[in-house]
Amino acid sequence: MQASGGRRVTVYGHVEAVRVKGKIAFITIRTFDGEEQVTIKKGVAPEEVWRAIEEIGREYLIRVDGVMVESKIARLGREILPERIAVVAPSKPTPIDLYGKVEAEWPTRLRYRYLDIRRPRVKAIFRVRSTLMAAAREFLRREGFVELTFPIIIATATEGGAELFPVDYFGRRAFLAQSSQLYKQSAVPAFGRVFSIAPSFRAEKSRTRKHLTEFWQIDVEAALVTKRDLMDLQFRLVNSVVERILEENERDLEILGVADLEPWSGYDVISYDEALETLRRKGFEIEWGDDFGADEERALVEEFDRPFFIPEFPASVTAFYYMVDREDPRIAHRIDMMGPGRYGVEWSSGGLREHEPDRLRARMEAMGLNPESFGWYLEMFEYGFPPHGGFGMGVERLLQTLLRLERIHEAALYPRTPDILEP
Ligand code: AMO
Repeated sequence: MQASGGRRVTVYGHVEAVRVKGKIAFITIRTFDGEEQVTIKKGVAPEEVWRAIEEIGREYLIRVDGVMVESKIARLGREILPERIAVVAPSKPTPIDLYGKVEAEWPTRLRYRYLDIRRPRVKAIFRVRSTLMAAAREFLRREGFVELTFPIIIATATEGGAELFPVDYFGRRAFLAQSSQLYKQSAVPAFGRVFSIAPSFRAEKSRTRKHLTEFWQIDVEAALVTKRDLMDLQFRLVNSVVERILEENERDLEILGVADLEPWSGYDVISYDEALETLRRKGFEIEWGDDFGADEERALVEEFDRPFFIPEFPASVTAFYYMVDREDPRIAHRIDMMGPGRYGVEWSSGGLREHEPDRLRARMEAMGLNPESFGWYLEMFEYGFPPHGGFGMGVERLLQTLLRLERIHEAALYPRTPDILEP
């Protein structure tokens, strides 16, 4: 009854399709990490197996006991000849097609996201995301960074006051962290090199291809670094993530149609002034001192085919914690790292920080912030605080470019936007 050379297996999977063709039937099942074909032949498989076929429908979870054999004609190059098929959990007809070529509309997919994430393409995205997180973590640890976790419930704004989600903290006003900025800096004198991979929350009503209200940042901070160090480190971080994805996710990249992903040969650096020139040449009316909006950013990244950095910005468009140039106070040492091409977006912001308390206080005042409200943060710089710098890299943004996703929302399992709070 068994084909020779087979291996006895027990496989669980969701039924994708059942096809009966006279004396032979095929069931395609989706397992947690792939797919299998179950081939049932009249006169070979027990009668109960034939009866089982009548019971099962799409998305039923079944258990198949049988023999796995090589097959020249099966698409997967193998098939399971079942001896027993049992229903583990039945399924209602699904409201969205999980295995067809045509995707449901995005709002419908989101409504049924718990089903949508069973789709092979969506699973591929999140298997790659899992590799990305692990690779980033391991790279940074190898580079001597200590992984820490910082508070999510915090008392002050770090990235601008208008974008905070308030939290009622036993009658006091608190907020969800916009970033780990102040805390990661605070850990630098103790550890020298630190990082955290954590969620960030921004109450921005931005409905764009690259904004979420909840996203994850790879937040890095180091003592005694130069801007070149920070650019090199980020470039190597991204490339080590890419290499790891190539090692571990070959099949996922194929499913996603991005099998040609490869590490970059290097990176480019363009000054803020050069970026302005490029944009003006492309017809944008942009003044020295402006930050780049979504349209400008898109126009800029399309000019590049490898990652690039803009290593300084007008001080007026940078947060208070960036170091202002000692010679030219119009300039701050903020560095943005940009992903290139059609799916390019800003991957990270970072730079050198102001570590001299008097200058920091003066900068806060000049920006209309009240230094008193920064209490411990301002105070800590009085105690032998090293010059330092770092960056925050958006996990979903990086994934968006690497996997060529039209919208960032696809890079979040359950995306949060101004319009989406469930599921
Ligand atoms: P910034 O606010 O630029 O800098 O954020 C850093 C990186 O986080 C990602 N990001 C986002 N991703 C999705 N949706 C959003 N709404 C969103 N906002 C930001 C981007 C961005 O480059 N503390 C600084 C970092 C630092 O200087 O170390 C900060 O938060 O990839």
